[in-house]
Amino acid sequence: MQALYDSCWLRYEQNIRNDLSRWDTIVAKGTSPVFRAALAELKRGLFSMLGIEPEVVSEPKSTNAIWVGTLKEEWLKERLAGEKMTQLVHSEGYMIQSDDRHSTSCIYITAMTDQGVLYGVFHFLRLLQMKENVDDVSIVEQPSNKLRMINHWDNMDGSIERGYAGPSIFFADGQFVKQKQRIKDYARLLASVGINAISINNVNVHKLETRLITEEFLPEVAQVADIFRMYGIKLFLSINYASPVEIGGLSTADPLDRDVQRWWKETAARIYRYIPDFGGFVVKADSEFRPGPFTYGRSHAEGANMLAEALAPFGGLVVWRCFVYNCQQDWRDRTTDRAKAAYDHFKPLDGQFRENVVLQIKNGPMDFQVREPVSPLFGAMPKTNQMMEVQITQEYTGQQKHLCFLIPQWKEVLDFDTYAKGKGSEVKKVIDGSLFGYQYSGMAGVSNIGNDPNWTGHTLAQANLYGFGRLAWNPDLSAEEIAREWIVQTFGDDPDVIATICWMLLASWNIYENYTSPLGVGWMVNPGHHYGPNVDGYEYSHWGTYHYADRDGIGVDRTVATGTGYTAQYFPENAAMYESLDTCPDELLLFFHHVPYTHRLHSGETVIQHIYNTHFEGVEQAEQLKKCWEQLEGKMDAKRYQDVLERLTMQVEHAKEWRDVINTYFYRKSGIDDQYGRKIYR
Ligand code: GCW
Repeated sequence: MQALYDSCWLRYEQNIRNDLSRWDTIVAKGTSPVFRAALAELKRGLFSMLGIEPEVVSEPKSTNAIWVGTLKEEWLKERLAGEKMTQLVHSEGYMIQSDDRHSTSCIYITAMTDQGVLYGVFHFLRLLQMKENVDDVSIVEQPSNKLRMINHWDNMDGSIERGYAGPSIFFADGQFVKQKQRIKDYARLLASVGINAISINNVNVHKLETRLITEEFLPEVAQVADIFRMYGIKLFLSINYASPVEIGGLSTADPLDRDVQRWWKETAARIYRYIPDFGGFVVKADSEFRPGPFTYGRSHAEGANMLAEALAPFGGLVVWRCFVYNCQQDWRDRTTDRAKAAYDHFKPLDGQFRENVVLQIKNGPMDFQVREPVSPLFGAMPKTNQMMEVQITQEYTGQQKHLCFLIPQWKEVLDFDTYAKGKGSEVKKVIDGSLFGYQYSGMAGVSNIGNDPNWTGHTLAQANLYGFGRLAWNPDLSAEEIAREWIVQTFGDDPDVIATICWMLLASWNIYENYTSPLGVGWMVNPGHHYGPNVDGYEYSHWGTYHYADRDGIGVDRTVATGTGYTAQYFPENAAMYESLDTCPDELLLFFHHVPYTHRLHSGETVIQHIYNTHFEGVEQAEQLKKCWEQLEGKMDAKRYQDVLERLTMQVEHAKEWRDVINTYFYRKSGIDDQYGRKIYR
């Protein structure tokens, strides 16, 4: 069946091979829904790529075959004795092994669990899509992160908070969508890159969505959970902390109140009656006007633990977000620093959370800006489960109109050394649980998909979703490897196509940074929707996001010596690096320091000249992106070619807008001419 929409990286394009004999037979005995989904995917891929419809048998009759099953099955175990089997320790890991020993030619795709088999099948199909040689393979793969989660900010009216690819695929007009095929295809996409958890509704839980945990909606929540379960993905819901009041008829939501505790226990029991493997709750509490334990004078540990206790008997988790800060700040108050908030709120609570609570921490201390330092909370709570949240949806990075491949940004964060336990304490080791032995940890990404036919608005933004999953599985993959995998599966293996798109993707984050807000200071966007330049858009607002530009200089002094003292939240090595102008990296200079426009960067340029240079260069680079793409005309279907071309054209025009607004603003503030006399509007 021809899909009505883009199948992204699961295109399974025709792929001619000489030796098809091995592929006629699949030996498989599993019967679980996950196993059947794996088998269906394997057949689908083989048929689409190789044009063969393999026979599925439970006993091998012909000699050559693909064997699929778990190591609980003796027949597979026997065949594989002596192989790398013993390396397989993770329940979601798998092994792909070719075998010519028994005068036959076989491939085994095996794992400890059916879910592992599913991941093995997807990996095998990826090898075929990439035209890799599978005659001689011996692969053992296991995920680094236990939780590999997608968060949706979807509302039941069908809108998506910060969504740039059409309406929700889950909800429309206050209901669940009736036609759920698209949800199934989404589950396939997610499983193919190893995602194993999803929350389907916005963390800002409004009135109607508060009722998702009631009998009114649970039957349909359960239907969606059934779809995801087939693909090894656990369903979570975002909950409203004030539910006991709003839908429970109680007068309080105080976590220490017995009636409140009982209400949540009953609610959990009800949910698990419908969804026996329900993942748990995602909670945004006391943040941006959402209710939370502070209302009752309780700590976030007390608040989270009460929910955790309700979920514990069923194996559920509380994913508790750390995006807690004062959003009613007075811009005249220079003592409050929003960047300090998460650490200040949560660090003192280390060790007080139940074991089935995971703190979900945004990658940076502010809010998904194009450039931010790493949140100092990572590594600062050895006795509390932590996971990282990144934003796949491009709220501050071009809203899927601009190209911005975010994998290099996330990799920088993952590779950042916190020094929490001395050198070698990278963020990736904090969130994969290995540094402190966390029971639960991992990565969550805010989804960038919607009902647009190509899922992500910008076709090339599919690479961010793909890459998120791949990185959550293995943070050591390079951005380039991920880009190449995605390109070949999405656009085929023409070397020009690969080289061109690879360059475009890998250059794009830096390009976007060049023409937007400089040197880590962030924001400078239009308030509310956050698209487009507005240097002072948030400068006198209550959100705590300032740049403090005046005629002499710019930047936020976050040093201990003369500023807000934020640098002290890092471990000493990093604190010292950021504190000193001599060692603070250029790209974060204005995040940590207030400096004159004439301050010289390590690059040798002054701050003002850097601003001019990067903004002129950023536009040229955006033009370059478009030119590169134009070389690819005729090398892919016209539809995708045109769609991307339109976005790149828009990007170039909009980059000019950014360039001119930023350059003019700083020229007017500083009165300093561009050293190269280029056109700056006065
Ligand atoms: O980035 C901000 C967004 C809000 C979002 C919030 C959060 C869901 O502008 O739209 O709310 O972060 O992460 O809670």
